[in-house]
Amino acid sequence: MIRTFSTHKIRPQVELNNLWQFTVDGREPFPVAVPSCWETYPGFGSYRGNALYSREIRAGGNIRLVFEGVSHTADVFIDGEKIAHHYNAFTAFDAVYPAAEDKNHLLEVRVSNAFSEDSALHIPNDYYSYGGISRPVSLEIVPDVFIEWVHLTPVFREVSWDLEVEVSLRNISETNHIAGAEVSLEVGSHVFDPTEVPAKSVKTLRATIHCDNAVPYFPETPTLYYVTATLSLDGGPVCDDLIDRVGFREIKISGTEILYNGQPIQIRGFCRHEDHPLFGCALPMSAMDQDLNFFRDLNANAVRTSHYPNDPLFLDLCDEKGFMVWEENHARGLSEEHMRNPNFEKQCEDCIAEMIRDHMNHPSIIIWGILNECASETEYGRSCYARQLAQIKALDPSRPTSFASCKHFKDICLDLVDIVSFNIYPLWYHDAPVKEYLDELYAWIQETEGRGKPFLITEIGAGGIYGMRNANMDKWTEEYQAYALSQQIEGVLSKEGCSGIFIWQFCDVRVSREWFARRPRSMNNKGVVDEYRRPKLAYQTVKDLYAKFRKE
Ligand code: ADA
Repeated sequence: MIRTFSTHKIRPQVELNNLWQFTVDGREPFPVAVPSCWETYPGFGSYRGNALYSREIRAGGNIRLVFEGVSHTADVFIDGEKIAHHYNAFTAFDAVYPAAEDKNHLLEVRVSNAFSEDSALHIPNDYYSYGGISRPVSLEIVPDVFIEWVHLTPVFREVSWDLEVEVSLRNISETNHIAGAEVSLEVGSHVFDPTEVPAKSVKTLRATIHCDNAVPYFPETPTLYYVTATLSLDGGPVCDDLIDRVGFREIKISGTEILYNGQPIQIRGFCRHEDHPLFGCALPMSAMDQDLNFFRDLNANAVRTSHYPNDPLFLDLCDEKGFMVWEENHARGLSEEHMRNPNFEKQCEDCIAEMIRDHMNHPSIIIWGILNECASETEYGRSCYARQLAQIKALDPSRPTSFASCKHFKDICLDLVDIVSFNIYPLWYHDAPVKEYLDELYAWIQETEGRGKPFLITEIGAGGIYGMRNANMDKWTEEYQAYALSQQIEGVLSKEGCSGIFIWQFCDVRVSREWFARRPRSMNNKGVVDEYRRPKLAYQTVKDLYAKFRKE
């Protein structure tokens, strides 16, 4: 399942989510489900390296394969011809094979989850870089010019809503110059003037459409509208379409407040990895939905996609269930040395471009984040933060930006963002009392360029090993974790000027083997549920406190 709704009625599209052949090093192939992670195949639980997925496809014309996510590097071949390369498990890419003969074709995907200098973002880390075709694959047949994406930005203009629309047309033909591509939008019955789209080019159309009767989108009343774009070429019949969704909401900053349709919000959230012992990072919709049902039961209203763009299917669920989302590009804890990897900036900027290209329309996403706990205390790091934040603003000026910093008392990038956010661990990594530590950090921020901005705690928590219980309040017991979180949540949500909290973290997750020494069970054990979603003592603590602080 790619999305919770069909994105095409006219464009032929089939999901290739079934059995493919899998092999490593020329060994006997065997059939595996796609999407999946190879760590879930017997004998491959810790395999790090290269593998080959293959299958036949029957198609002709302009074949377009869309991969929602391959972890972490993919090379795509049809009949032995390489047609695409992509790095990063967490963003989508396509592979186009124009003018194909209508017959059976051999589709092969070489996948690697190896660590090397070629991979600046997937490195040994406090989460696991899985291997496999980990998100869905679809096969489409497209005209020479097709609708690549439609971006929908709601703007409230005093008494009613406008919808700022951008439509991207892409010509994949080497020779076919289209003189008159005509796009119609179902919303507002808007018809764009015919436009030319030269061979091998892209063309972006823009329009502002008045939507006088639009019902606003709120988390409590998540009203969604479908928008259909159709395309005809040179006076011919409609030959392509694209359907997406929009929620009429606006996120603005006013002093220290984050305004949601003009109303200040309080974030009561969790940081959540895409991780599960039965699926790796390839969670099916039912597992995604189970997590969000736990979020609802915990009186949470937000999720931080730590530390990478999430599956669009999960974002659809957040849209429909009314959860607010902080989505961030892929990076965790990269030092200046890591950031100086020659592949780092392009891999980050590609990730941002693909994240915003594909996730722009999700009303659940209210904040774009970047570079979790990277080198924002150094001049070189600052130059990277500045470029990436500028890139986000250029692609989407409608959402506030931030980054989760751990450079307490030394961060030099707080002027670059709309919202100042810090990860802190009083009562875990150090024993400073929560209130005092928070007051000291907030007072320091007011002496920097981060003064007067909205302030979020984007990580706070403690480890608790499921089933470890004693009356000594030893760290790693469930009792101590519940105590620490009670102090942390009280301290953060009572703090004047603080707009909210993302607890680290929702569930226990697997970490790279290289992290074993600091992570009992080779897991990050700071979840309020364990990896099987079994609640720890802290679960009820968080549930009660989030209910107490919930502002009606
Ligand atoms: C950091 C980091 C998280 C996780 C956390 C922890 O804040 O951003 O990914 O590693 O620490 O568990 O210590």
